[in-house]
Amino acid sequence: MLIFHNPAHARHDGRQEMFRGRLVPCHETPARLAHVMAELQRRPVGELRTPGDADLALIRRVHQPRYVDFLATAWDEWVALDPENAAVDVLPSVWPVRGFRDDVLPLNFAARVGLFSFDAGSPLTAGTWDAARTGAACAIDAARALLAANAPRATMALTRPPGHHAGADFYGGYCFLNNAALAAQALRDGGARRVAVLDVDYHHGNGTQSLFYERADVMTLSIHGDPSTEYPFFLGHADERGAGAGAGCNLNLPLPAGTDFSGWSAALEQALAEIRRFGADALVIALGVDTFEGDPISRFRVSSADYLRIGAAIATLGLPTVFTMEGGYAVAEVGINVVNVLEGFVA
Ligand code: SP5
Ligand code: ZN
Repeated sequence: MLIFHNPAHARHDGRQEMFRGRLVPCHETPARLAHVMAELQRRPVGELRTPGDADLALIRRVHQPRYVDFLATAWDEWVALDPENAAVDVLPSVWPVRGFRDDVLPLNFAARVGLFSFDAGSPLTAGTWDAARTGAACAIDAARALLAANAPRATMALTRPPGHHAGADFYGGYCFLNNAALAAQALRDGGARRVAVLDVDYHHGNGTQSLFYERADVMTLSIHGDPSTEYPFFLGHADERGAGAGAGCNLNLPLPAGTDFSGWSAALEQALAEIRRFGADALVIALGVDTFEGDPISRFRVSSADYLRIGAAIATLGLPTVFTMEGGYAVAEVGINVVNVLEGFVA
């Protein structure tokens, strides 16, 4: 297994996120990835690499160019408004809703922040663009390594910020560029005919779903907390099956808060059967470990040992597989849980 890690990840270090009217410390911290790196020192399940330069042309095909331009310049614009802004992160305060226009790009900075975001929990910081762009490079390189001669069975983009909530032209849920979607598109561009993206993060992968919703060449599947009660609330229901050419190519498996491993693994078996039926020739796993019983912001009851079984079950598909790193906020256990999935997969 080849693991592309992001040397710029710690440059994205948000100070605060909005929660119930207050600013509270961010859950999505650099320490998360440091714990995974430390666990990989103890249990070297793969070989570590750093990525090359990000393929901006590919990023601008998956995401809207005007959105990518915004991300690349947002911090400088923010500080140009007032030098004292450098001590504070960017959070949105105004959003367009139904009936407002999204085709006219506002000149006002706050209006553009709102246009391109969907929550106030995802601070944009001085290093966000560097970290997100280098993370995207990890995902793209991980996908391309899988298609090379003598390719390993699996690769990973070990990165933060995560990606699965980010859509064509929006960020949110701690995500800015959709690493799993970039990996899937790179696999398609490199010759894979049908790609499945299976999202096992606690939260619905709304960004990935929306990017491929009308496509028949990429199947998207997500196992997650029921959006009736769980973030991101406005997408992820079971009746979202894809549209147009992509009809039937999206599968959501929402589960109630409190679901334990027996309930969760039954959904996993259903997802794996669907991937076999689809006839995928490559797989992307959006790997969040916020399904863990000790996660501070989520409500499933998966144990550390269960992650070994999850990795082993995914491996039964026998597909070339790219893992991308998504959520998981029980900081001390994130390393054990992620490496357990990888160890279960390669065993
Ligand atoms: C990638 C990913 O897992 N994103 C999740 C984003 C969830 N954002 C909303 C979390 C709100 C929880 N706040 C709880 C604060 C408790 N002190
Ligand atoms: Zn999550």
